[in-house]
Amino acid sequence: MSFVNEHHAIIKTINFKILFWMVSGLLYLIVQNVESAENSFKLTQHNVEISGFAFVPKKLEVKPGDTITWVNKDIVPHNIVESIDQSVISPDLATGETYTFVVKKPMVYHCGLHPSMKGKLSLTLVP
Ligand SMILES: [Cu+2]
Repeated sequence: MSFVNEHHAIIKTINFKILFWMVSGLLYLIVQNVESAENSFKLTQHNVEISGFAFVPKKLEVKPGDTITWVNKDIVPHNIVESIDQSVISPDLATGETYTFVVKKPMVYHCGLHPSMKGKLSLTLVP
């Protein structure tokens, strides 16, 4: 092999390596972007404890489609009533009982049996 041909072959190899790393880097960036887009659409399961005649946490930031599960840890029954239109969300929950609900809109709620017990679900819009 002449010097010129050998030199040409080396340059070809280097070019191929550079191209390989560029394509790999590009693929890596595409995969990262797809993963972060998927993460921002992941729905969350939130738990609210009913304890000491209070909803804990009292306020939650949620996304449409997120799930809320209330669990009654008190020794008396409680329930969930929407505060604006007074619609009943859950039946009376005895000690240890849970109620699961899919959030569609922002909601202020209270316990129908103890109206001073208040809670709030604020909605965050998904980018
Ligand atoms: Cu109550």
